[in-house]
Amino acid sequence: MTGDDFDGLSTEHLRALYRKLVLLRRFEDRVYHLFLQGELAGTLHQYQGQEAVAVGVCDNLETTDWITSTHRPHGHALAKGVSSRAAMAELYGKQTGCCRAKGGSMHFGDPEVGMLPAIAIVGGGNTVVTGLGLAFKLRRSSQVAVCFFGDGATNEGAFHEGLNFAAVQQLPIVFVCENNLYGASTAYHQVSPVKDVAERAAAYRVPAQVVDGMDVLAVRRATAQAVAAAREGKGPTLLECKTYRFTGHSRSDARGYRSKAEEAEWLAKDPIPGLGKKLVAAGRCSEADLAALDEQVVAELDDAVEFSRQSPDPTPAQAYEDVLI
Ligand SMILES: Cc1ncc(C[n+]2csc(CCOP(=O)(O)OP(=O)(O)O)c2C)c(N)n1
Ligand SMILES: [Mg+2]
Repeated sequence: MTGDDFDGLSTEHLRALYRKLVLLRRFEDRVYHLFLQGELAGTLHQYQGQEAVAVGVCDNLETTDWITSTHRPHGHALAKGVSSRAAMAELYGKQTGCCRAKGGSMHFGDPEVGMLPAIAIVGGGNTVVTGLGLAFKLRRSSQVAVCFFGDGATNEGAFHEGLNFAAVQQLPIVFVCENNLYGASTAYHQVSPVKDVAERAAAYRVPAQVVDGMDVLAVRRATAQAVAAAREGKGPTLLECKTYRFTGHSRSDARGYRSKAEEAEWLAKDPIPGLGKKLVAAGRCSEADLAALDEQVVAELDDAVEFSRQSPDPTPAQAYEDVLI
């Protein structure tokens, strides 16, 4: 394997990508156990398996670029720069959370890092993102807006309206579809006449690409092109990242609609060992280096949990802060 397989990225950069993937995975695993222990309440939609998409996309973005997200936003938030402390504290419902406890799991976000609080209405971000894109265009800024959405959103009217408006106005937007084969228990292929979501972009003359969403370098590469086009005023792109969620749709999902064979096939494409093995084979990292990065992440999450436990609850008066009344 030559250095070219890594798109000219430095070893430091590659390790940072690996560490980020592990952070997203371990954050979700930790949160799952905290919910089971009854330390956190409510429900949650987890991101294990899809990490390469958020990490590969956001690696191309500046803090001043913006993303929209969905009911499954933890990975997007961490990848865009929400700290593990602020993310964890939001789940604990504490003052120090990224939304000061007003968002919870499904509304993660932080304007300071360029993440609009997530919208849990399926397809909700697909039109809202055009407002961001239009603002950037009118201000003649070089900012880019990225809309993350699932395959389930592609049969909502908002998906089509958003693409159409972005195309007509040539807005600086990257639409990132995370096609994980299911919208809750509904298989994508049962409700869509086209094999690839990417095919639909042709109706709006939006360039589109099918991307291996289990390969962080492939996602990063495809997004780099799309972001460059957006910054140069060439309008929107749609990226369809083929991926898989390793968990159920939400906490109460026993996954009876998926076969064990299908799950095994996708688990074998796990993006974390996928990148780790390539780095070791190319001599960019040793197994011990990867283990050390993993340990760093565990320590970061221990700290995030302790920080959240110690943080103050919101006061009743704070219910009136940061809201329009
Ligand atoms: C408009 C709307 N309809 C239904 C729901 C209930 N719902 C929440 S998530 C979900 C499935 C979404 O699937 P997809 O867009 O593929 O995202 P994924 O869960 O796979 O990440 C549904 C139907 C909703 N939140 N909003
Ligand atoms: Mg889906």
